[in-house]
Amino acid sequence: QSILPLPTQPVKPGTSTGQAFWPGTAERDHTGKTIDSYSPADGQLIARVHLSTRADYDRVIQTAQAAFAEWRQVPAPRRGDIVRQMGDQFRRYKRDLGTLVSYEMGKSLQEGLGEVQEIIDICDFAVGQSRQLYGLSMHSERPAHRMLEQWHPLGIVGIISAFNFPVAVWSWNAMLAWVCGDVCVWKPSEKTPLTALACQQIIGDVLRNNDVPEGVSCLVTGGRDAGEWLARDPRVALVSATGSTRMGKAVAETVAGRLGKSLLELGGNNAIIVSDHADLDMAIPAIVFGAVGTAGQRCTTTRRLIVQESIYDDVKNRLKNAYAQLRIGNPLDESFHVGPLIDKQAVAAYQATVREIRELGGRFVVEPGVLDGLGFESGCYVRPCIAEAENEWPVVQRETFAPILYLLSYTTLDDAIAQQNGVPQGLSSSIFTLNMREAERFLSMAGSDCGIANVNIGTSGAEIGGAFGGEKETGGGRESGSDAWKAYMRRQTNTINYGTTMPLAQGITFEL
Ligand code: UN1
Repeated sequence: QSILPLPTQPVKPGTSTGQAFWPGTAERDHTGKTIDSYSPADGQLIARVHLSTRADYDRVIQTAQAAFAEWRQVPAPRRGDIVRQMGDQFRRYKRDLGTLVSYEMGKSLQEGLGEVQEIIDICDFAVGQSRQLYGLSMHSERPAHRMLEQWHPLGIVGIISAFNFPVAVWSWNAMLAWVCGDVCVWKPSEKTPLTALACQQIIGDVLRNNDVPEGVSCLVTGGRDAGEWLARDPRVALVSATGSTRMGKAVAETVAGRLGKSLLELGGNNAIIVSDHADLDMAIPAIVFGAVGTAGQRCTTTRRLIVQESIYDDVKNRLKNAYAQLRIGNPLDESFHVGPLIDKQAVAAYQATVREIRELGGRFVVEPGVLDGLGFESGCYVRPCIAEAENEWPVVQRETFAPILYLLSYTTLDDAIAQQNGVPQGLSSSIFTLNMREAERFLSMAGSDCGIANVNIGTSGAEIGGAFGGEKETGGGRESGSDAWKAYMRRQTNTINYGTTMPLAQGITFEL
């Protein structure tokens, strides 16, 4: 059974997606506007999806509110069992959904499949978590008193996700939120609406078979407006947003303005330090995958390489050779390493950055370029490139979502760490070294300032078991593993007096 072939007609709100609620408002409520999804792989229009109107949005939130009143009372391990069944569905549809991710978003099929694997992994993790929503107990200072804390569901979780991981990032949030007893309203990127619909379709049977109330899993389609509705809405307890720092700041300000909770996973400017103690046979493939995987459009993409000066030329030559072997082409064809950028706008941003590098005097070790001709008709394919640059250049300080790698050099490890930390973002970082002192210094409180710091592996490809996110302009949020679940619950401290007197804390006496 396959979720493909893809719909060729506009997908209407109200189209059955099981109990996964997508508003079925009357036709007259619709502006008739659609989101057109083009594949960057071949430039084809692959789907038209209706835009949610404000009225649709309000219906979604009301349905979600009603669902929450029921869902929060379902025992957490039972909610976990429902998430387990979802994991089984994603196992069943891994190939189909991975293919659709690859076709709609443009990442290689291997990476599309890897993204679905992340969904399966977080489902498994969430099942275990559903029996481990632990609170602490404390000893009271008062006699015959007991103190404890409990974690309760928060309410509606708004999930704003980006095009580059169109399904996995949703699942990190949704699967944990569901075992925590929350309900989810997902606003996927307007560049990848079809994969979001597919996910709703895939979990629809599970929701229906388990009589899960309609509204536990909701979808709102749209662009910036829909994101703003979520950010402004006091009915939405938590807004979890993944995307650019610009978007994240706007969401954070709006949500903070109503004292709501936000969880932000924003831009990265990730570096690998290559020490003269590195095993270069390990470092080179890690660097290349980190820089060109997902065509440089991961938030964890390796953007800067900080190389010890004595091995600088050697690393540069090895990279040149490695890049010469890269095959660029249709992401669904597994003989290619690198697929297209998401759209022509992204290509324009790549070109503008290349121009800026040249104006600053950056030298290209591997030349950039936009590909045309047979197989590249979509106009979205670019050459991964490497430029010799300086860390303080504005172009190096910002995140360009494209396969552009900056080559920097260092003399001492302190200098390397200062460069690694010397950007506004703080997501992922790594060092290649076989020297234990260097590795430990990099991981110490005086080392990397990022949320993720690795030794002898690249900056991308984090496992779901760890907390995922970063510091500074990356936004500070943590998703997926470790104790990230706590962001989806509210903590309540309880003190119970089982005695016969009424002593006050802090030794205060108050007698009538
Ligand atoms: C993202 O790019 O938003 O660590 C997420 C990684 C993936 C997730 C990236 N597991 O590269």
